[in-house]
Amino acid sequence: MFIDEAVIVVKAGRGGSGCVSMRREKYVPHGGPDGGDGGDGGSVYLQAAAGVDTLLDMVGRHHWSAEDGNAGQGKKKAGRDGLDLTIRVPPGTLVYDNQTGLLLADMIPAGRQVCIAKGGRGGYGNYHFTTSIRQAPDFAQPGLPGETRELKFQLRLIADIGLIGKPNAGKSTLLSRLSAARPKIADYPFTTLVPQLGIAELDMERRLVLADIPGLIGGASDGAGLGLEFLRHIERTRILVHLLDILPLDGQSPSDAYQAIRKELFNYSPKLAAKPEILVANKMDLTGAAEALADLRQAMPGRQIYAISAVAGTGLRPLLEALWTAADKSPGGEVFVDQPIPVEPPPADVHTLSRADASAVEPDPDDQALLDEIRAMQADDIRKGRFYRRGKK
Ligand SMILES: Nc1nc2c(ncn2[C@@H]2O[C@H](COP(=O)(O)OP(=O)(O)OP(=O)(O)O)[C@@H](O)[C@H]2O)c(=O)[nH]1
Ligand SMILES: [Mg+2]
Repeated sequence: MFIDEAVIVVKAGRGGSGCVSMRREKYVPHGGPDGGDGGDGGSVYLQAAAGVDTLLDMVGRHHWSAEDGNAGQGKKKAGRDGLDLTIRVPPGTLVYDNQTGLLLADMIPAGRQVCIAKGGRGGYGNYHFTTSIRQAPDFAQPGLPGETRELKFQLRLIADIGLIGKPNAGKSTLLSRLSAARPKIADYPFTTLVPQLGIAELDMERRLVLADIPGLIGGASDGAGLGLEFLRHIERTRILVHLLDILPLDGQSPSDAYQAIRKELFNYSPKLAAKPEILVANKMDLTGAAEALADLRQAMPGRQIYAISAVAGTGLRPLLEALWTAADKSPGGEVFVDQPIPVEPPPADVHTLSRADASAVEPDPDDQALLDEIRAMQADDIRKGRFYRRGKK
């Protein structure tokens, strides 16, 4: 199933708590504090994976969490870091923060990996807090919570060429002729309900990715037919192929059909309408097609029109070469500029300590100095970029 929009919640792991422990060993008096640090929480990554072409996975599952870090232990044993979680998405997925609407990442090219929610840092164990006058600290630091985000994914397929035209023009037939794709083909309008990709191979070195989208009709910008939402899948293409049924059953002249669709394209996005466009007259095998083509050429003087029959396979080679030349000249598909992923400020309770003895919450004269000390440690961490990912690259 083709799914091109989804909302999920990602949650990075919480850091493990630091441990409060005193070394106790035979013949070692005054063993001192030896509580280890908590492990860092796992982070959530997104990866543009070449083999994935739908957001179907995201629809069945709303919450995606990375593992929490483990708590530290005695003998200065650090807790294990939580495992990261990697979510595979189709290349070309736009990732938005669903709450702010901010575009966080454009997942191209394939292979790109982005950290979308950082795991919380593990807390320091009590042995970090010894000073000359406080030799047995009875507290440690709790782990920090991981980041949580609500993400909205929106897929925009990546193709060189977008096939547009009225329903029944033969777009899917052309795609099946030029590539190994086997889209559904039938003699009724709106056979194609979701976009399809196919790869046309001109020779060993030259390939073009084609996108076949549902047919467009006049009034689509007001929701007629399947509307215009599928047009976003051809926003990144280099060129458009406008396919015209040379003898349409509804009797509308091909040049009127052309104008109606151009208007819809422009309504949707003037930028999309401004893409280079190649005009193709299809179904040239039908009787009367030659005359109709002559009429069309007259109605659109100065426009080059490629005449083909997708069913019979005639005229396809010159068309492919023209597509290649035009695609080669046209700049690559649009890449959206990512915003820097905002770093969540540490929560307000970051400085609170977990006391081993809950009754000992009486403010200690030392407390202020201690908090200052911890703040300095944390500021140092942040400065060195270790705030969330201590000990890891
Ligand atoms: N005679 C003839 N018929 C064709 C040709 N190309 C397509 N057809 C027929 O036209 C009908 C529609 O073809 P499709 O490829 O499904 O058309 P489409 O543009 O993908 O249509 P939608 O998916 O509904 O937008 C089918 O019955 C095809 O067999 C052609 O070159 N010649
Ligand atoms: Mg179709």
